[in-house]
Formats: sequence, C-alpha cells, structure tokens
Amino acid sequence: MDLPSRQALEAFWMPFTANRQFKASPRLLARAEGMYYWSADGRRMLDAAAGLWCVNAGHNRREITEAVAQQLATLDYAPTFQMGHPLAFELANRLIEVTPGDLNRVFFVNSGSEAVDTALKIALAYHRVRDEASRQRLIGREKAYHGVGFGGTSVGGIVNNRKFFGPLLPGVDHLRHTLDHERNAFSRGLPEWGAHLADDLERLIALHDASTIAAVIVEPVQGSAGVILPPKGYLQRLREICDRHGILLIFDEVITGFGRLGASFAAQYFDVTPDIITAAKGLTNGAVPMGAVFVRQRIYDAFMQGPENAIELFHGYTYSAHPVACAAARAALDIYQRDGLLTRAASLEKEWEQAVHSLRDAPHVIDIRNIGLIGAIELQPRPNAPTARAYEAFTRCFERGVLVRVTGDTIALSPPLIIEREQIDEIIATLGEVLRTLE
Ligand code: PXG
Repeated sequence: MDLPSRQALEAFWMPFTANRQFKASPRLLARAEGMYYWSADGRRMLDAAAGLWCVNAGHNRREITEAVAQQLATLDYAPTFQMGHPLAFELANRLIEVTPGDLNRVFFVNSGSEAVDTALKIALAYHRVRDEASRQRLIGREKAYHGVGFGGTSVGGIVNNRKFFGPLLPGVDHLRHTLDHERNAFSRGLPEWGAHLADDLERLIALHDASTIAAVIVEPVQGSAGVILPPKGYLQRLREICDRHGILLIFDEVITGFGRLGASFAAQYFDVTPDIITAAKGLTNGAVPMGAVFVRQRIYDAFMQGPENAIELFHGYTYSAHPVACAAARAALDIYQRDGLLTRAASLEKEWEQAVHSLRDAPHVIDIRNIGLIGAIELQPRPNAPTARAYEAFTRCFERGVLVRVTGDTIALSPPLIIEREQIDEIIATLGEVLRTLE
C-alpha cells in the first residue's frame, strides 16, 4: 500500500490525538483479522486493545460482515420515528436476554456518548413525569469518562476533557474517585480498601438534599482514566444509598458491557443491578456505530401514561436502531452467545491476572491493576514530562508488533475476548522488553 504524504494527512482533524506529532510519523492500520491488525506498511500487530475496547469477538468476523452486507442490500435505511422495521424489535428482544434484572426496555442510539446523554435525559424526565421535578441534579465521579456530549462531559471527571468547554451543565456534582496507590497498589482484582468511599454520596446528599438529586452515574470499572477498580463492596453501598434516597443509579457499561469482565454486563459480575445501563462498543463488535440504553421496566412504564397519541419521550436520533447497525448487533450477539464469549473472560481471569502482575518488578512500574480481561500497568511519570514515558512504551510496543492503549502514564490492556494463552504471553513478553528499554 502506498503511504500518504504529510500533506495528504492534513485535512483529517483527528480525535483525541496529537495531530502534528502523529502526522509527522503516522501509524496507519490497513486490515484486520481475528486478534491481529496489519499496518499500512505490511506489519502484523497483535491487538491488545480490541481496537478501542470494542472488538470483543475479534476482527472481521465473517458472520457480521455478511449480515451487514445483506441488510444494506435489503433495507438500507428506515426511520424509527412513528415508523419501525422488524429487526429493531427483534434485536431489543434478543438483547434483553442478556441484560440483568428487569432492565428490559431498550432505547437505541449511535455511540457511547449518545447513550450517556440519553440516559441522563431519561433520568431527569423520569422524575418529572412522576411529579418529582425537583430532582434535577446529576452526580458523576472524579476521573470518570462518559463520552463527549455536554451531559457526559459534565458528569465526567477528567480535567482535560472538561476545562476547555466552559461551565458545562449546571447542577452537577462529583463523587470522589477510588484510586489509592498508598493502600491498594498491586491489588489483584478488586482492592480490599475503600468501600466506604461510596459514603461520599451521603455527603453530597447532605449538601444538596436527596429531593434535588435525579441520578448517580458511574462506570463500574473506570476505563479511560487508566482502569480504576471499585473497592470490594463499594458498588453495593452506592446501590443501597441510592435506594434509600430515591436516586436512580446508572451504570455506564460502554466498556464493561458484552463480556469484558466475564459476564454479559458488570452488573451481573458485581451482582449489583442499576436502574439504567448505557452500552455501545461491543454491542456491534465495533463493526458499525451503535449504542443502547437499557432501563428497568418501571422507568419505561412511568412514561406510558396519558393519552395514547401523545409522544412519551421527546428524544431520539435519525439513526436510532439503524437497520445496518441492528444487523451487525444481532450477528455479534449470535457469535457472543454461540462461542461463550460473554463468560470467556471469567475462565481466563486468573491466568490473565498472573500474567499482568508478572510485570511487577519491571522498571518504572508503580501499580498494576486487573479485572476480567482488563489490565493496567501504571508507570512512574518522568519528572516534568507526565505521560511521555507511557507514550514511548506505546510507540515501542507498536514497533514490536503489539497494539496497546495508553492513557496518562498507564498502559491499558483489553484484548479481544477470543485471545489465546500464547497471545497473552506475547503481550506480556513484549511489554516486559519495552519497559526494560525505557529511560
Ligand atoms: N462511556 C464510557 C465508559 C466510555 O468508555 C464512552 C462513554 C463514549 O463512547 P463513544 O462511543 O461516544 O466514544 C466511552 C468511550 C480509551 C478510550 O482507551 C475509551 C473510550 C473511547 C476512546 C478511547 O481510554 N471510551
């Protein structure tokens, strides 16, 4: 494949990317299959990031490709405002086979960001239709990532994602995050210390009063901030506090949904049932953009009041339940269920944990965290140059044929759920080598 000139790279303003640095020395992917990418200059790369946490069944699955092609040739587009197409209903019915509890109503969107903004709007409107319109506050958490819409940015807690964009939504507050190196570094799986950090919600309730709070949104496992795990008992405690005060609990499962932890959703893994779940990414195995919001039946039912000809929720997208996305999602779910991928991470979890923690004594490592098929290796930042060391680890892994993801000074691993033992070994061996070459 001919590599593009520098000039040819200028027009595309790349997201969350150092554009000038990238364009001076681009990393281009040309093709993918199974656990591997091939770069534009023909090198094979082991994908230890599942793209961006989304290609859970591995790349270029034939069943998905064929389902998408056939759907495009049959019904390319269909509106879902006051119209419908059968596959949208079928997909919703299929999805609620794998959602927890009575989260059996599905609102379709096109991304994780849209799922989050939709969930927040549903939470606000839910209280209003129940005559509790004073519940308008939204509670997020420090270091959270909930996408890039104004709602998700507002409840998010990563400073660079917020500070450029003005005051954001009013009436938002944040829980403390749960990362504590002093007490919890190198925990295997969930940290023992910190369940009481959930009581920070009681502090916010005491400050604002429960009657003003609509919902709390958390990632059960924080991804983008560098894989931050909930301490044992933390999510249960959040659930109890929300229940006690009539506050909706939203789990943002854009990363944790569809098998990443070894259960369909983190809700099942932790045995904590939220009121709303947001999902995207693995929903279509990354093949076509799509997201979903799952709500408990009583939330949906609360809207189904008044005259039957009244629209119950003034919200939706041109591409909600796009037929091509629905086809990809149904084919992805077929694969997940047929091949046992929703639980495969559970059978690999111990081995994965062992492998990731074997890097403990490698140079620069200050913490290692793991859960399901997620791993994080946090490096000591270089003095006066935060993120530079981890970024270099990322580029050197890329040169050696392993694609990892870096956020801050943390290397994050989230391979496709089809990974085999030798591939786990290859990721760890490459990382070990790279860490030894770093200054
Ligand atoms: N919520 C969560 C928890 C996410 O992780 C989003 C919402 C937004 O989804 P969309 O589809 O709008 O991007 C995400 C996205 C990374 C990384 O490696 C993580 C995400 C996206 C890109 C990179 O840190 N998560």
